[in-house]
Amino acid sequence: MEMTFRWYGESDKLPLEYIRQIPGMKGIVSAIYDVPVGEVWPLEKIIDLKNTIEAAGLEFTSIESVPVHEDIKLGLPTRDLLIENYNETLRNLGKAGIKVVIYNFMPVFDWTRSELDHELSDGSTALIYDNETVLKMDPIKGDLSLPGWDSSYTKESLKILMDKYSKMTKEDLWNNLEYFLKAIIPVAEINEIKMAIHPDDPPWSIFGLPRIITCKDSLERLVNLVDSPSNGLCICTGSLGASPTNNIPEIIRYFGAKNKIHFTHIRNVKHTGEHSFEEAAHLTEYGSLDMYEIVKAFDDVGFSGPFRPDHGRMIWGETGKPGYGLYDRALGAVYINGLLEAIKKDKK
Ligand SMILES: [Mn+2]
Repeated sequence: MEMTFRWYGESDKLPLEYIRQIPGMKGIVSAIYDVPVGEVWPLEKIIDLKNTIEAAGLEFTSIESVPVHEDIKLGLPTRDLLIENYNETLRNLGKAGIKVVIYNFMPVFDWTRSELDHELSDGSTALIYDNETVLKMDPIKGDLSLPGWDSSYTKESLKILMDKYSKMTKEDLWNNLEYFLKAIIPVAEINEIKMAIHPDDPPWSIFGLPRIITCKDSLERLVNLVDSPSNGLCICTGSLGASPTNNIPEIIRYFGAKNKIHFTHIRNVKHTGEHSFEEAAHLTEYGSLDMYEIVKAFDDVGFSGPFRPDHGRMIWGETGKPGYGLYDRALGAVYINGLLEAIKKDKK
């Protein structure tokens, strides 16, 4: 398993030099953030980013994420041109030596939380999702703003977009995902890129919008849509783990044995009620997931791909992008290092 860290490019306040000092850190997972969704990522920009990262002594072989334009998820006639742009981006990424591309297929909203700085009992702050609170939220009224949301939406444009989804069923969304994958996976395969879909976060429908990548059965359906070594998964333990019915070690063993896991996010989550959770520290006893069993499952199936410690809490007075501070993610990294060393030595 190769440890990476998410970095938001030159605008990220964390220096690459700091990230490199985390024990075991090998690489960066990042993206081109200043090209509008749907347009082609120019090769020069990708090469520049790669050079910056490599100059800091880190590898750059995974992208998170190349976003999918809403017209593709909606299945609008404009999708063919947008898919061709997506393929051109994949070709450029292949030329730059990128091996894994993460994406997701969540309508309108990316990962969603009810609170970004909820204070935990030890004084740290974490992202939480409280179902009661979210049920009362109305995104069109603009009474909330969350990371992951495209802040360029005005209230009007958001309403228009959500209206377009109002009649869409989950099966419609599956059909549009299949159309997309049938067009991009052959291009990814030729360019030796592994596509990794990130599960929906949280793994249930929100604000009346369909969500489909939520559980083992849906991951199975996804990998069967297109039979190719390039069509696979980003297992996010915290996203899938927000549903107590998802058995994460079992999911890892099942898809790991099929070589369908192309990237992994490792974090813990604590269930606090029906459809409610807190993002906990990585340590098993702080959340509802068994992190030892999770890391062991990856090791048992011989997973050798990239992973990253996912969202951390804000600790030690750090401020910054919620979930993406340095300190707690670094603690997560060294904890995973410890688990891996113990698991490997135990097998000798
Ligand atoms: Mn994730």
